Amino acid sequence: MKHIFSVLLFFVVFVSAKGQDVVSGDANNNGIVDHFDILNIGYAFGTVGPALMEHGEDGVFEIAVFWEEYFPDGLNYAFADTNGDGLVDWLDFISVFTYYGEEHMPVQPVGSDDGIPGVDIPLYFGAPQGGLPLTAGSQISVPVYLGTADIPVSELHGLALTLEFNSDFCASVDFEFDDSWLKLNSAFLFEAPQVINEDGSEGIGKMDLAMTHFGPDSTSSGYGQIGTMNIIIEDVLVGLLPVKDSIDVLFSVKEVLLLNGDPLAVPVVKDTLEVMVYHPEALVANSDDIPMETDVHIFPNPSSSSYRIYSNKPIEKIEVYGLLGNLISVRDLNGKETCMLDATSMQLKQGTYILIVYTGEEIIKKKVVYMSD
Ligand SMILES: [Ca+2]
Ligand SMILES: [Ca+2]
Repeated sequence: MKHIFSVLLFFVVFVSAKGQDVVSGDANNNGIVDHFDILNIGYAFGTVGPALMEHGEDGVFEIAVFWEEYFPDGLNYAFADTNGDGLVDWLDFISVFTYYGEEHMPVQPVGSDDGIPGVDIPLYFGAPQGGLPLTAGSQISVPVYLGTADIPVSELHGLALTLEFNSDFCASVDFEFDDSWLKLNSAFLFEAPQVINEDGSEGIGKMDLAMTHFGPDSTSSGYGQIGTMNIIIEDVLVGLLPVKDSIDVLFSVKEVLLLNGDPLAVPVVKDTLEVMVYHPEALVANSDDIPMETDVHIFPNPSSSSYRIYSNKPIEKIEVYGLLGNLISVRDLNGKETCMLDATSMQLKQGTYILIVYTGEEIIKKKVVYMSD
């Protein structure tokens, strides 16, 4: 009886497999070839299965027999063999490069859910380092972090993310992964060609990035810096920015997929960085008003638990005020460049607060929003 059952099961699997197409590069079968596909190939890396059948169409293969293994979402491993040769390996990564951005059916969005600040793993920027204040031709580097000591990352298998920024003001943006806790010696890195002004929308630049470990047993755990974003501001700001003016340029983590060792998507809290870019003449005209040598970044903001403060200069103290000017808390930092402010211990109520950050030379004012649970 058991024998008959397994024959029957084989027959059902075989029959239902017929006619399913694998489109080269679309390893998660969501309709588009992009950086998220890297993660499925990385997880299934080294797996062998029945080769796929050549199709009449270029870059399309038909599954003759399903493979033994399935991803947790029910997708068969045959989809990770995006060149159809019966092995998941480097050639399948190359298929992603070759067919990058191609769509072949309505695209199903993939990615981690938006996390809850203070609960889920944060992906966030540190304070920009380098040529501040920013103007034509300035260069800065911005550290990018994943996880904190309180909310570390456990068994990361792969990470894919999209950074979005105002490309009108950026001559170049690139990203380098860091070889710290990510253990890059056993991982594959991927940076897609930058897509500028996608869909004709003015001035939106996108950078797709991915890293993955190989095979289901390799992961990394930890927290802290995972890389650096290097930004060069346009040489010529004429026509982009009125003379003597300035503008906030935003860098946002738009989409993220963080896979753990299962491999399941883990919620992530995403960050946006604002940097002020000045017209060169604005710096001359208002030099008294714009010391701006110091850059302070706060994450998460809004928050329902605590705020991490980053500065590129040593901080003496931070004062927290209510909107009516009432002093709520003072924190002495004695020259540290980062600290955590806990909303609960300051007994904040839902609302907006002002942080005054004192360095040796400057006083910087920042707004934070507290959202009680
Ligand atoms: Ca895909
Ligand atoms: Ca293959």
